[in-house]
Amino acid sequence: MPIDLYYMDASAPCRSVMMTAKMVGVELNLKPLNLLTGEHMKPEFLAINPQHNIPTIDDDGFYLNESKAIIAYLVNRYAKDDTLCPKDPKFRALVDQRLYFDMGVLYRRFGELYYPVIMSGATKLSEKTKKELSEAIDFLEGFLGSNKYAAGDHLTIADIVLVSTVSTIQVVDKTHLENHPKILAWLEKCKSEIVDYEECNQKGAEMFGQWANSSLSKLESA
Ligand SMILES: N[C@@H](CCC(=O)N[C@@H](CS)C(=O)NCC(=O)O)C(=O)O
Repeated sequence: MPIDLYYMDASAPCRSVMMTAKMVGVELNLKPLNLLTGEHMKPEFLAINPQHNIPTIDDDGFYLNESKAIIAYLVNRYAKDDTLCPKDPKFRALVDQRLYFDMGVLYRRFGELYYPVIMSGATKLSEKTKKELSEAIDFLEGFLGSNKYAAGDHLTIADIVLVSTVSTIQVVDKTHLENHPKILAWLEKCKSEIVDYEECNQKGAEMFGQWANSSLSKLESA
């Protein structure tokens, strides 16, 4: 039975769930939810997820939100082996560290820099936050220093999650990734390994990029 996914293509956390489902071979019943028109605040969605955010899944009555929790669930329940989410304690710890890094540092700083302008009408990007995002990107370049992939020698859910964020950063302003050769090479490698990458991630990242850049271009000409 397919799993319902409440989502928007433009949302990086939603895209990380779509990539993972594709890698695991789980069929999703895609249920678009338009945040801009407030569909996430309707009683029928609040009944499923009182926290009213996406991605949210409904797996035959098992409701779950938080992209990293959903991704781990999909792999733990449906993957044929532990490749994407290794059981080896040290490898798994590094995977977890990268997931928390994405949530608490990289994606968070990206949002802190751009969301005030894109969503709340701020008229300037914060220089302090820009430096913080830059530092986070440097951390990722460092993680890739001794590994081919984000957490070890093969692709895991850590790569999938970080790819959704980094590809979003790239479409908003590719200069953030300049002078980060390891990130750029890793991104290309992941794009070629993730099944249906274009459809599951790049298409939505570009939608986000167009939306973001329509606000950012007004800043430049202001
Ligand atoms: N930590 C969450 C973040 C999810 C998130 O920020 N979702 C946004 C869209 S990208 C959302 O649903 N915002 C509407 C709301 O929170 O009411 C995750 O990774 O799933």
